[in-house]
Amino acid sequence: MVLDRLKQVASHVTGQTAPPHPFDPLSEVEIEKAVGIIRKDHSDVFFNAVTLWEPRKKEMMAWLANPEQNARPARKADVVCIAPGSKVYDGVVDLDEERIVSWAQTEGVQPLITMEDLQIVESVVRKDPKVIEQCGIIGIPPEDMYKVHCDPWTIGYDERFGTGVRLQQALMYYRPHVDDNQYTYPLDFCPIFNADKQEIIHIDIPKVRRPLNKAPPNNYHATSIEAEGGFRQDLKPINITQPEGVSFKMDGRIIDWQKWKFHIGFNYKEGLVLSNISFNDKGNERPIFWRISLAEMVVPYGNPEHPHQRKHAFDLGEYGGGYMTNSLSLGCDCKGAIHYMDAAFVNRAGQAQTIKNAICIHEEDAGILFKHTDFRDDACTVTRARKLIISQIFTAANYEYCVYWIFHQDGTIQLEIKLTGILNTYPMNDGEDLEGYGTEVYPGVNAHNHQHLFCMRIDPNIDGPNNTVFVADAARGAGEVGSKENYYGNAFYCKKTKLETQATGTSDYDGNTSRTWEMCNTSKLNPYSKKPVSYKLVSREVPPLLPKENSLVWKRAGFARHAIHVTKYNDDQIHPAGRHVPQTSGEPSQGLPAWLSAEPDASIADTDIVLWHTFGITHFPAPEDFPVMPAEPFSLLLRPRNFFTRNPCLDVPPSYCSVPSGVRQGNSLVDRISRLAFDGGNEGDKGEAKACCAK
Ligand code: ABN
Ligand code: CU
Repeated sequence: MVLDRLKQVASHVTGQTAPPHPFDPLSEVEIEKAVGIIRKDHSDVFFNAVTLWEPRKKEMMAWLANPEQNARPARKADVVCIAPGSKVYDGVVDLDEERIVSWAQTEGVQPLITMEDLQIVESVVRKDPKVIEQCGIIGIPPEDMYKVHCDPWTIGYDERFGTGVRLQQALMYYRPHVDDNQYTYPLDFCPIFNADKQEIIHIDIPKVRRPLNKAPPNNYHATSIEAEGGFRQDLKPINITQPEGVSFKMDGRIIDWQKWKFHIGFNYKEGLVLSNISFNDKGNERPIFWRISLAEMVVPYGNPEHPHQRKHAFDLGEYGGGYMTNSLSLGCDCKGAIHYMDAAFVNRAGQAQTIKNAICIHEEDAGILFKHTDFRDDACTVTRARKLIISQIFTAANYEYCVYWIFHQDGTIQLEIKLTGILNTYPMNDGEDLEGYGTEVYPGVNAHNHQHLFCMRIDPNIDGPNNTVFVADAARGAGEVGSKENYYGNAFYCKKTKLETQATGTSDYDGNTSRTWEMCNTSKLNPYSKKPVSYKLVSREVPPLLPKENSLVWKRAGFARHAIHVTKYNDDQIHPAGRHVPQTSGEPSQGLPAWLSAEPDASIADTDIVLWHTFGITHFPAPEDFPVMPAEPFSLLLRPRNFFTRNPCLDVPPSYCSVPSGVRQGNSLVDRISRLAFDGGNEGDKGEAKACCAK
């Protein structure tokens, strides 16, 4: 570390830039360097992805443990290219040695669809004579074709067309006026686009036709709300001020906040990646997670009519949570003192492009951290919490996904996701029976039932890499009422079941037993509880995958078959639905099911493991979700259990503290900015907290 720092200082003096941290995403310069190296040998390719080839864990751990003795992991680029004839190449480029390390054609796969790929489809759709004909049938004259739009999705998988040709399905809409929300005017047919030939090869037309919706526009933009009576007038400003700046420090992309330390990475598929997460426990930097990320997601729709079975977006694996990320704006997406980070990606032509303000880092007040009043003498301690939030928002066509990685002072990590944006819609006829598979959210607009299922990849490092997962269930004590062991029948305890092998290392959610999952280091016991140090996954929004066993979604999204899968660590296992997701048939299933069946008996106990957690919501749409959905939050926690010897945040300065003796307690920390909401003439109406011994 010291040597590295010295090198960095020296490089400042010599004008050379400091070497990036091995976990840092590739810079624009590095991306274009990788492109240049590829181009020397392969001049005819287009670029689908050029991203950090992450250092192998063993090498990285060795370097972190002793950076002076051990080699710094080389900078490498993980490259996906498309050559003429839709040939896909996967390669690795060593940026230090300036050479291609590996380069091979991968047969039978389609890499993800980029925003550039998507942009082309709409103009082709509008010009296609068969699309124009279909528009005419449902009431759109040819001269209005400029008002026709489409959301081009990957085809998912369609057995009629297979995987060989790169295909997209165009979900069709109409905008009466350029500012109207097109999701009020969905069209009933679905053209299929061949990306190689840039032409429409087929149109799926339903048996029952549904003409263009005649309802008036349903918009959410400011002019339309003004026209409908205007905005609420009773909102006073709320300002968040941090007069002395933020309480976190950044060293490159390593953040240090309230005893937490970790690296903030970002890639085109997963978006945010947090690595080497540790907590300083009384001077001892204790490792907790090696790497956490959202690794995949799937949004299956529940309407049985053809071709809606194809509507099941893998928004990360098929489009890229990083590629779709928003450029965030101050005071809108996040309020307060914000530190932003940009994200650099490659474009099709091989140029580096940057999304400004892709990552937001900020602190928020987080309510009460802890409080107690002794009722007999009013002695009181109250300590306020604050949280550190690392966030990104990505737009997946109609939907917005807001991802918040939240760090708390008590050692908890929370992942919160907010869903907003617009429902995916389909037209309906007057009085049509939707058979329970959708909801009429506005006249003529059917929003199909669907699920949002996310797969979080958790690589635990709980006081070291060798960890074990236990399923923890609240269970009644044995013995009936009147029995010797449970005479009063009131006994209950936490039943722990160890997950032993990859094949048996799955678990589903059970709300009846308040099920949680504990990642433990069984070789280290808490001195008081004598239980292994652990982090517990507390996640309560865990619906089962509703598409049935052997359905297309079940086959393609193997990760969603269980809430929990545990695998033994493998550097190459990052994407639980496979590396290239578009147009996979699920026969055989890629990703998790393949890894498990390759080594069913591999031990996952007391070894380096990865826990994969699928969670999310089942969404039955309602009119309140339209024309734009109020953000729906849900979250999960990673909580220390038997990890510390006492409440780890007692040293957070209290806002207020009094003791029965009246002895002065520290310095006054009472917030002098807060005010009473209304002048009631009461004592304290100057906004100061009640008199306390600290003053
Ligand atoms: N939700 C599917 C999707 C994402 C991005 C672009 C098109 C479609
Ligand atoms: Cu939804």
